Amino acid sequence: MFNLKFIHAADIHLGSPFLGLRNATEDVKDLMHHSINQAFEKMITDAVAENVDFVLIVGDLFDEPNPSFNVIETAIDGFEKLNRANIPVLLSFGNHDYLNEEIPSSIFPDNVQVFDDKVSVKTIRTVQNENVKVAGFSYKARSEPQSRIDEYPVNGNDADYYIGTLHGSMDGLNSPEARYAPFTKDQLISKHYDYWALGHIHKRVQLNDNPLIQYSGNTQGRHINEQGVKGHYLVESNQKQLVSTFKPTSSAVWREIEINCDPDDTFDSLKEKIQSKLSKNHQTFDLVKVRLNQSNLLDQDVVNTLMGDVFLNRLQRELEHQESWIFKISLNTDEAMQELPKLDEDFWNTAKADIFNKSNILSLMGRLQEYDFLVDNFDSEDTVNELKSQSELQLIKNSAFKDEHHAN
Ligand SMILES: [Mn+2]
Repeated sequence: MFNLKFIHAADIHLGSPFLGLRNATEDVKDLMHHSINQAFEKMITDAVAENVDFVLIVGDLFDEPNPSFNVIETAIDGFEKLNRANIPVLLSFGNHDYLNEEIPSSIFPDNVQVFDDKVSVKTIRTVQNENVKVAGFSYKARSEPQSRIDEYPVNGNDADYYIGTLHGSMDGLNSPEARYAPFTKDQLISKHYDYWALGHIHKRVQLNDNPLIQYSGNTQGRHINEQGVKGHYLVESNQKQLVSTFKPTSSAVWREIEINCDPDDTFDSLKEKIQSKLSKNHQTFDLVKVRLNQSNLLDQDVVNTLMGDVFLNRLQRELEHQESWIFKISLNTDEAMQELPKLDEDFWNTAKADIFNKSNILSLMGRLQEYDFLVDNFDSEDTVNELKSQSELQLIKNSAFKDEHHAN
């Protein structure tokens, strides 16, 4: 009678910075600063409480290859707790925390087994005497352009369970140039494993349901492109099949809310609309981006102030002691072109497509591209659209000022 139980976690990113908290109060910064560690500690607590057979960490435990002493200590403390509960950890490093001499495997307690840069298979014998094989590898550089899938052995049915761990991107799932150990779903299925624990994509994605092939996503969102509740999977055997339950770990959650503007809206009415949309009854602290739709309908004075920090600062002050922090107000300008009579619309649309695209933005970033967390933010459609909207509004504002000037 088998009863296997393990945790699949990935992309914990201990030591990661946060984006979008420039104006946050010390309390909010503090809360976010601790949230990454708290997510890791929650995962450890879950492992002990569930008395799992082992924990899989599939890459990017650390945010960088040379984390600070404190960051390494946090990991070791957590692993010690698992050691005292006799829970093994199978750890592979990803593109953020690739193998290097600064973190020798020997600094971790005895229950931690680290995958090296060749695909290898580790065997775990559980308390109930089940034989589990786990295949995986660690990155040895910040990218892994080669597909590594051929190195994974096919399940030879010589174990009770066979599990694959892989930090990488499925063809077409991530960026066009899959620089991270690319694979296809068929390749994974062809290995006949009982479960594939994937890492690298910071979003929960299920690629297949039997056998389960899935990304657990990261354990704590770090910017607005990592929205929603984050966590890890508790995986258990049900008959012979492995099934999973999502376990939340994020104490802070990035969210976006949408507000529709009316022509007679004022600061106060907008504030009320926003306030009524902030949810009041969940367990987490929310980091909120407010999207104002049809903002071109608003009075020009209101728009001008919205574009500066005045309105945002006022809102932040008034909502300071609530369970959320509004970090950004963005003006949606879908209808804005009607307000730009002096600018040839075709001309603008062509220029817009030419200028605002991901490759231009990334090349503008230059050497800043070495910072993965910045690339994560700028390499997204959301950010590109944001820049377009901001530019359109700036144009509207300029043309409005010009009109006033001519009138006088
Ligand atoms: Mn990652």
